[in-house]
Amino acid sequence: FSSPAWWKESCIYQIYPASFKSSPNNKSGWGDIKGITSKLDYLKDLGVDILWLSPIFKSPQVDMGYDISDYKDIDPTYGSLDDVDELISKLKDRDMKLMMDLVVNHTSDQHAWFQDSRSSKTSSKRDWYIWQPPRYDADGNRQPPNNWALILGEANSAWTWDEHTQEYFLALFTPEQPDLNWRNPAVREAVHDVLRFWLDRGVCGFRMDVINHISKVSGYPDAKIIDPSAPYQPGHAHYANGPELHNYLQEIHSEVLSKYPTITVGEMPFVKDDSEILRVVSPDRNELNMIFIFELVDVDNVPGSFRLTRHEWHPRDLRRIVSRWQNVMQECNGWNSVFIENHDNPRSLTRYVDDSDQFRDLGAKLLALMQSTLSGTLYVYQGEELGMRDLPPEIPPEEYRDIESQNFWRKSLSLYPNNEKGGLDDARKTLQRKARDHARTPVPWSPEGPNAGFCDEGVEPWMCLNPDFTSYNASAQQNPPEGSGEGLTVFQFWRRALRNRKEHANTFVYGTFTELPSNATEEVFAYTKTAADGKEAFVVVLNFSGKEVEWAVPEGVSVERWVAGNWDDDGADKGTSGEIKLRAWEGLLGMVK
Ligand code: ISL
Repeated sequence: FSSPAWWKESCIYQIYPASFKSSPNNKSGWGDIKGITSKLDYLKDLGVDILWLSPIFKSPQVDMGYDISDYKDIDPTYGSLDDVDELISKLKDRDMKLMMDLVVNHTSDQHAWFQDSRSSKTSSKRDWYIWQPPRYDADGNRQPPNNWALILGEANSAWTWDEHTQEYFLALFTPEQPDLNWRNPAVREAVHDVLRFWLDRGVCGFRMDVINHISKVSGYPDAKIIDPSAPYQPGHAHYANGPELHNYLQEIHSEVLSKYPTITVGEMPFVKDDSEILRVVSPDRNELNMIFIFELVDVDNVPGSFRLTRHEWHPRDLRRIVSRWQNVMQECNGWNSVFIENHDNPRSLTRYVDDSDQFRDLGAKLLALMQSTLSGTLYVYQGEELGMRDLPPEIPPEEYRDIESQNFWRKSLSLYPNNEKGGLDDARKTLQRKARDHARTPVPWSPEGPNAGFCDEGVEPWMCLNPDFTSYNASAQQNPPEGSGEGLTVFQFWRRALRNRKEHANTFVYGTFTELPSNATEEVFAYTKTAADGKEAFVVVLNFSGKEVEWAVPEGVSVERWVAGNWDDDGADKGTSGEIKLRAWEGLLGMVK
């Protein structure tokens, strides 16, 4: 059993600052730090302990702040350093904390370091980035050093040609996000300095963006060919969890993290190997506290490929993945993050359950019940607590603001200008299913149009709102008007689930997970959670289908009573042994004797 710690029991809420809340008189149409500060009571009421802000640093916003041009200043769109100080102090008043997004695999091409690096081959910062001479093909044409593809949508080369110094630089995400050269100790020291700057200001820790990409294999070999028709291929085998990763992480720990009371969560796309992951999160290795494992959010990607691809999945996959990581962590004393949404994925409601008007609330509550009863540190993404869903198909790709979607759509238009072989229809389908934009629509605070209280009237939001805000918004959910219905709203359900999780932390946060048999169609995910001292145990039964199904309470699991559920009656009339009927998308929590 993992030893208790405050951050293990905390609920971490991810804020996407552009879309959270714009303060009065801000005419930009973007959310800002003052807007966040104005909503702390809402977050406290929900049960949030720590805020993680997606990047608010100075940035040209090519990739929504994941392209940083100054790590020690705030982008004027979001406010100022003073605003951050105010936020930290108001959080403190409420016994809450702040976590920053550390994006140090790459910088913006506008960062002074890169400007210097690209100025000449002899610049003192030349070696702060990854520069390589060209290759030449049989016809003598200049080619990039290898076949790695850009990650964000365009399927172009990950190497960008620099006319001025006649070399290529590596930029894995977009050409405006050049990768730092972590082999250079001066780069690592500069990163340590950034961490100290923010820790000294009072932040409690960091979410580390694509931190497993910082060490690239030497020699930059070509990637395996996954798509023979494409000139460039996913190169992650050569940069995800590269050879020096653990050394770099341990160095950050000994140089900085060990000197402050911090928490860290590393983002680790493309890695599924248990031992590799455990190396990062095992407490005795002094690397990171926890990571984001992508297996669940990648369940509908074409295996081995990038995210903007489509692959069918079955609820049994979800069951298998969640169970696997619950088991791995408890067997090896590692620690995990529990999450199902973030700003890089469509909404969980649309993706894993059913976002139709009929089943929407049930689906959102089903996912809340699952997540709030699993071991690990729980993350909630803004709007998840409101049951927000993806943009409807009427909103055309032209309205999508994400660089990944835009690149993907532009590429599709150039390949299939007349929808040859249905290419554009297919691309539309992919965006509808997978675009990051779905999670990035402004949070609706009130039912009043046109901006739902996100920004001032008469101001155009930076991206369109989900048109369903008139019925799904924070005020209707936090304090529903009298007589609007019997059951809990999604927000109220989450609030109850988070309180329950805290009250029974020994069972839900730290307890032993044991998967139970499913039903015949394998759509039921059921498990028990048992506290270490054996004094308390719960059973969780989740029907991941819109049909009524039967599920047999296994012998040996003796359910005392059902204590909560996502249907309004909390499953009160159900039997507690033998075959029980589960209604569409029904989730139940039972006390075990
Ligand atoms: O969204 C993805 C591309 O399809 C993911 O694979 C994503 O690239 C990966 O999760 C890393 O994401 C992080 O770094 C990116 C940034 O665009 C994402 O928003 C960020 O979360 C580059 O900084």
